[in-house]
Amino acid sequence: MATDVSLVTCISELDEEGSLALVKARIGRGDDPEAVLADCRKALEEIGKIYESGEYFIADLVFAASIFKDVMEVLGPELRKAAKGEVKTGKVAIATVKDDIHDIGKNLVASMLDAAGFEVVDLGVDVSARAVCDCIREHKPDIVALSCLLTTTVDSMEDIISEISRSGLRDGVKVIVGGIPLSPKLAVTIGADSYGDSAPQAVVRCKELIGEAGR
Ligand code: B12
Repeated sequence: MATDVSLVTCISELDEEGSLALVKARIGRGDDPEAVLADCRKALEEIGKIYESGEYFIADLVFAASIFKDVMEVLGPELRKAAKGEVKTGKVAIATVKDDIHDIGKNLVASMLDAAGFEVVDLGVDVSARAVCDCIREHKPDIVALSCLLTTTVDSMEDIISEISRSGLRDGVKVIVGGIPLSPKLAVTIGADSYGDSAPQAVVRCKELIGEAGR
């Protein structure tokens, strides 16, 4: 996928109006919405680096998140259109883990799963192991999808997976994890069944997991 440098630059310079105009123009000329999303993610990575260098502050991260939210209002329906028309495939409970409030990626994964025909139960952010176990008992999902963006909250993810096992619920659910600190290897280490690095990949992996569960 070719990167649209102007969009990446516009978002990373926190130009709200310019970013929205560029996204609308690309969608208007028929660009693949997933390619536009990939550029937005590149911009957010860039913003993360600028924040790490000390040039941006928390307020800038908050503003970047609000630009991304506006952009998603345009992109979301296009992404859903692209994934539409499939039959119900299974139930997924999704959460951002304890001590982590990053939910942009989690929300994106949730809406693409929904568009692909999954029934989605969204537990929100800063979700404890106990809340996940209660949800499994109440909603009986086929899959639990966990998201985290902080290196420190990978531990919360591992705690949740351990607690699911300790509670005797592990045989009934598959667990998929994602978020920037994760990798396929780390996913296995913390006891997950699968890993995805993007919302479209989350859909592919969840379909595989449903297949493995024999549905
Ligand atoms: C926006 C943002 C915020 C916003 C979040 C707003 C919100 N509602 O989410 C705010 C300002 C609140 C915030 C706060 C903080 N943040 Co912040 N934030 C970001 C930023 C810039 C973008 C994240 C984002 O939304 N990306 C876009 C989405 C679409 O991508 P994504 O989340 O990766 O999700 C995709 C994939 O990962 C995957 N995926 C995600 N989840 C899942 C789950 C499953 C199951 C699957 C299959 C796939 C999957 O699919 C998604 C869609 O394609 C990142 C920088 C970066 N490089 O990402 C820093 C970043 C994550 N934040 C960081 C930090 C340090 C913080 C703070 C600690 C800052 C502070 N000192 O207070 C706090 C922590 C708050 C907390 N307790 O959670 C660091 C983390 C560093 C680390 N190694 O731990 C980063 C990397 C910035 C940096 N480089 O320093 N942040």
